Amino acid sequence: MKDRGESPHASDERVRLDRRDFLKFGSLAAVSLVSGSAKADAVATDEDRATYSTVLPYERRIVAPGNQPAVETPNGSTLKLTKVGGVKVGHLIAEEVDHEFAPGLRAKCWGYNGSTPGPTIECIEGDRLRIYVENRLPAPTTVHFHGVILPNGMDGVSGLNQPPIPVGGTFVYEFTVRHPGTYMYHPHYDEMTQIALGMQGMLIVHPRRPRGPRVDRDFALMTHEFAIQVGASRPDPNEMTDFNVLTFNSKIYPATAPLLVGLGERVRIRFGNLSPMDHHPIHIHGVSFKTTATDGGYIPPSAQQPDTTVLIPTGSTRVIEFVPEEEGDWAMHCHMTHHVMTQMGHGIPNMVGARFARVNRRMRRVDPGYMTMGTEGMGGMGAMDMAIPENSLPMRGGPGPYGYIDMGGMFSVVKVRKNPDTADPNGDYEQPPGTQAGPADPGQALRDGILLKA
Ligand SMILES: [Cu+2]
Repeated sequence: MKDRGESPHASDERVRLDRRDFLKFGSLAAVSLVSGSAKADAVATDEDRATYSTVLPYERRIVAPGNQPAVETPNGSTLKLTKVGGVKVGHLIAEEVDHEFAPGLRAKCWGYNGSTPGPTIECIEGDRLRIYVENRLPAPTTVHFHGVILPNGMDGVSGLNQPPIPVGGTFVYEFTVRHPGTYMYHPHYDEMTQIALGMQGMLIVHPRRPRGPRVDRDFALMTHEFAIQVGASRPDPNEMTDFNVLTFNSKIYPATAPLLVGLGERVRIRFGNLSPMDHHPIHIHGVSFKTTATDGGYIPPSAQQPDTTVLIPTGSTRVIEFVPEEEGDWAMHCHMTHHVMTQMGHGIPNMVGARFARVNRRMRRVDPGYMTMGTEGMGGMGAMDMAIPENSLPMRGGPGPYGYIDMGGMFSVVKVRKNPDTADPNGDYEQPPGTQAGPADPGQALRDGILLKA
């Protein structure tokens, strides 16, 4: 992030927190008790874009009957399947992954083929799959293909359906995908640890005969949650309630790749959730969508209700479809407000409304830059130019075209453009004149019968 002390006056205004203080408070919101200098110009620069821009225009390939486009996994990939004698063969490697959630925060996670989530497995109804699962983890594992109806011995529940894949071993799973749908895969051995460390992925089966209108774009997004204490190098699998790194495809905003779509195109997003403990109500601005399928199958059109938020319960998938009718940069985020905060600690005093004028005056005798924070809430905290412990993103969001976006975590942007194939996926939407909220004109307010105090 560009506000890491590059500003010329930053060093004398900042108070360096030592790591011990953070650990003592157990909370990055302890920052609210020390001084900082607000950055007034937290607007996206080319340098920011160079830091975060990993997005290329989505490649549109037709992969299934009825002109069905390939599924895009933002920030992720698709598993390579090779046809051998009529069988589609793939290789999943369960292994430790040095994962970057966003620039500034890395952890040793567990995943598949070098990533969390693992690559999306994409196939067609009726395909026979043979998936080799090689275990390079320091612990046994299995793979369960969540939602897929297959022979019982391929279901991957350790102890019930198969012995675990030993460390260094390789098992092979082979089955025919009889039902089209949006499924997931994950270990079914020491689930609590292995899923918490990031082992998860999607399995998508395109129908032979598509139902409903053809879609132009098709995205796969796994929602997930990790508990990463500040300064820790690994997610904590023992955490049960206070998850502090909430992700789309294991990335946090601003590293989440935006979804670039066309005005008037039909867009499908397939959400999955293997979070250890939480459901995620995902809200998309600027569109009305319908949930067309779950991991149990299609929802008949008569039962598809319009929504702007879809709840993705843990252990399930939800597929939504919409046709955007307004251009722009539309927020897409979990509506649980703590799920768009990154590494927000919760064991802190409530400062809202507290009067600290006297404390501030006294503190400034010893530290001229001192101010107490949090008395007006947390807005703007992420834009503060404060020293933070290495490898942490406390309450950080990202720079936007009109200032700092104070949401991080499970947040991304749906970019609706007239010409999506030539548009810069990292570019900001230019608001046409007269279509953006701005300061009120007192004269007009008066003519409208609005009496303003300010
Ligand atoms: Cu959530």
